[in-house]
Amino acid sequence: MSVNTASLSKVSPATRSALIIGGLFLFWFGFAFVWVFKDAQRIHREKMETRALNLLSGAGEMVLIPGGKMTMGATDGASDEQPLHDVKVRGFWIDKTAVTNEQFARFVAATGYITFAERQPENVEAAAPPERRQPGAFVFTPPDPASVPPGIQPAYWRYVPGASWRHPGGPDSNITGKEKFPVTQVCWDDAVAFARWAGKRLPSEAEREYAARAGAMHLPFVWGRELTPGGRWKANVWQGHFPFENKAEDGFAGLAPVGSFPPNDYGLLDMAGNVWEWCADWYRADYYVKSPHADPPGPESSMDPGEASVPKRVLRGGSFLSSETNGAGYRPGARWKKAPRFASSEIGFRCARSVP
Ligand SMILES: [Ca+2]
Repeated sequence: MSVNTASLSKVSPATRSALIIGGLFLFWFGFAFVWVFKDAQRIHREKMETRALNLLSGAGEMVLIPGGKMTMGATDGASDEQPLHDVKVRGFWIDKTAVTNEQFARFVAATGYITFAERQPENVEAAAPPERRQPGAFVFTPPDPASVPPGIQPAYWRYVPGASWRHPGGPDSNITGKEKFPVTQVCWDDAVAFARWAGKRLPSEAEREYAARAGAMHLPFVWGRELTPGGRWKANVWQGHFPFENKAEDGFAGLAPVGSFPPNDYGLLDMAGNVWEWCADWYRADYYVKSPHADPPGPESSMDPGEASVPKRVLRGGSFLSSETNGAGYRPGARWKKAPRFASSEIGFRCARSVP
């Protein structure tokens, strides 16, 4: 012992410094190695869980979205998209695509679930036309330009008795051969019922926007800076004078099968266009003024100043009917809202799941 102390005391100051630096380096290297190893283990475990979940549910492949921060909202749209505010989002899983007809059919076969469009409507107003007393839903019906006087906003939604997810365009339509198309004519309550069956939930509005932006926080579109880079459309939206002229320059006059356009940087498909997607949140036009900065869960109640008597839920993503002239709903900050029992031929959903 005394020999070692003596020999240490003979070490020059330069060697001692080198030994200390080397020791510190080894310590930090070891610490970083353990940290990276543990994180790699966690990622592997989560991947395995995701795979198991996808195999089990048969209700849609999911993608793990890493937690992070974003500036939520937009300044190029309606006033309810403001103010811009920073939001922290915990990691979560989200479906790679909107729920398809095939997946929804699996749910209905397993549970016998009957959607609200297939049920006798409740609380119909006394003044409502007779067809509103029959089961049905809203179908996009392009107006004849010749029948609309100049300066008049044309009606293009029609309540069609017999319209449902099995007959999205009305009783004479069907979904044969459209297994990979997004399910439509499903209201918010139908979407929640599906999500519960699949062991999932609807995404929050913040999660939906965060997943759509995929790290590109300040770009106007989920695919980048330009609407049509290189002259190509990157989502199924509307081209032409809405609602009269449908040029279908993106290849689809109506709905498209899910995944017809390139994914975003998280590998998610159709985060813009095709169908509006239900979110879990109630809609409030002024929610961003005082919403929490970490995992905002949505307000406790709804307020749409344009229709104050009707509580509404949030929709995101835009649809095949969205165009620059009707709010460009495909922008990542764009918000829409509908009553929870409302169903139409441009509305679908995808599910999310919390990371345990
Ligand atoms: Ca289109």
